[in-house]
Amino acid sequence: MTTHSTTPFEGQKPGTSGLRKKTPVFMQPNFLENFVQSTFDAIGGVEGKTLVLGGDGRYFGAEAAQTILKMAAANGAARVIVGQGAWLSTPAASNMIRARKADGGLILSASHNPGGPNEDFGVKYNSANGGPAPEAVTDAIFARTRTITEYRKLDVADADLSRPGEQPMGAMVVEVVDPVAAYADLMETLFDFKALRGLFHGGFTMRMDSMCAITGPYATEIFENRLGAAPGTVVHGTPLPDFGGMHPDPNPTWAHELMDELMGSAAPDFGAASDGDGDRNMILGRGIYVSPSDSLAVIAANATLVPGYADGLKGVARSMPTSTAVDRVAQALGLDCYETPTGWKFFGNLMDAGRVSLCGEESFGTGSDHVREKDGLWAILMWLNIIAVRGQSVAEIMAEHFARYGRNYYSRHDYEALPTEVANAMLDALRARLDGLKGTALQGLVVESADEFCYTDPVDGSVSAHQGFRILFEGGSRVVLRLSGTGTEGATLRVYLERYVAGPEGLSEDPQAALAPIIAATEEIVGIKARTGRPGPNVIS
Ligand code: VG1
Ligand code: CO
Repeated sequence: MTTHSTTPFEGQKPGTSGLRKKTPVFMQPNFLENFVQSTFDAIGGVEGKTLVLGGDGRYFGAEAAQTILKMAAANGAARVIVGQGAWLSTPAASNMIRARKADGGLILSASHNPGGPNEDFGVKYNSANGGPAPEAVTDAIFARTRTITEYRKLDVADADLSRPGEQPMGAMVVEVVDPVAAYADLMETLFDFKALRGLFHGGFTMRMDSMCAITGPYATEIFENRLGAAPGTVVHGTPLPDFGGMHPDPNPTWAHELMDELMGSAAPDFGAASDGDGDRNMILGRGIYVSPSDSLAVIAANATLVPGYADGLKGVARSMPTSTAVDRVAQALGLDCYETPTGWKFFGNLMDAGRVSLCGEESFGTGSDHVREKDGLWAILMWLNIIAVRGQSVAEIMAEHFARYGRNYYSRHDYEALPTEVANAMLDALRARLDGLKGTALQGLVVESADEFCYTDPVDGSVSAHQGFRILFEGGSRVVLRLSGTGTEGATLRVYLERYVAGPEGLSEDPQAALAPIIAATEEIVGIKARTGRPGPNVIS
């Protein structure tokens, strides 16, 4: 019996990055099956196709992988390439799809959301280019979830995912591969591993916090085994189903152990962290935190120091809420700079069309066209390679960068798990006031323009509306507001704050202090505290 009847579930709409739900929701009978069959149906079936499969090791991932293998076999797939232990980081999965010319892949992860029996699980479909499915595909998947009546799944024993090799499942081949090797090899083609070995040999010290998530095995292989960093450089390096209770989101709030170490008296030269599925990164130097938007700008400004980018960048792109620091670098270098909605799926067309080679988001996401996902370890290697060539500390590199380009003070304030009605009413009220805001003076600032971001993809002309509210103030400061598309509880409001200071004075203020007038002006316009009853944000990054 391979055909099973089913009925639709409500709410299987993929968000910013795949479908994310509480784990018990995903574990309900038929919930995963419905979503996977809908995905297969929406992409025209998987008959004769080759797929890549893997995830970040979180709770329910191994069971979900077995279900998906049996469904792929029943749907006629020719081959599924699966990471040993059902492990693959998101960038490694993207690379595997591309390197093996697979037709697509499924990634089992809720990324930076916590994992465990009562936390979050997720599934994401990536296309043949290795990137997250574009909106047209996720819309088709969602449409299918609402009409689905049956799914196909072979009634066979589980595959053995414990060691590399091939095995049959029905008429399909299950190919288990080392999840790390191909990705580590790719990194060797982009970076100067000899110079990096020299850096570590010369006594450079680093702490890499993998947050008990998927990058542990990758980071250990690359930094400790291939580059000779001291044993113990990688901490929390074993992926655990519940991430050891950590919230694998590499920001100052959730990676506080690493923050404390880098801000302390015995700090190493360099610190970095990554998220659940390995596509995010946080960069720290001794006594200094680098905001993701600034990191993107520094990488853009220094990319040609790295062998893989020695010929120059094709162009750069950032998500709309990401600070305009990278725009200033692009202008100085004569590069095109694109502004896209939030979510890596919007960068794919630009990279495929050869318009950009570097992309970034304020949410600790940075990457290039070496794959079609953001890539945490790649960003960390970019920084290491830049440090090795320049022979300077992170603090020195940042100071020189700000002196040359000015500084875009930046912070994101998150209000998590708000009642959905409250959040929607607040933004509806803002939408209604938007047209009248121009010219308003508050907190010593004057509103230059206010709108709701609508994106037209320059490659295929597709339009994505309602991508966040922007209020621009005279002089280059701004605030952006939008609701998260990755949360699994109520609504999360994200408030993105930015203020530009050209220098040479005022380049080393505390960001929250530098942004205080914009924070106050936002409160006057939107009334977040008044409407939500919250005293302030619960995560500041
Ligand atoms: C968040 C970030 C966004 C990122 C997305 C997926 O989305 O803001 O920039 O692309 O997470 O990242 P949202 O809709 O919650 O703001 V990951 O590392 O969770 O795949
Ligand atoms: Co992630």
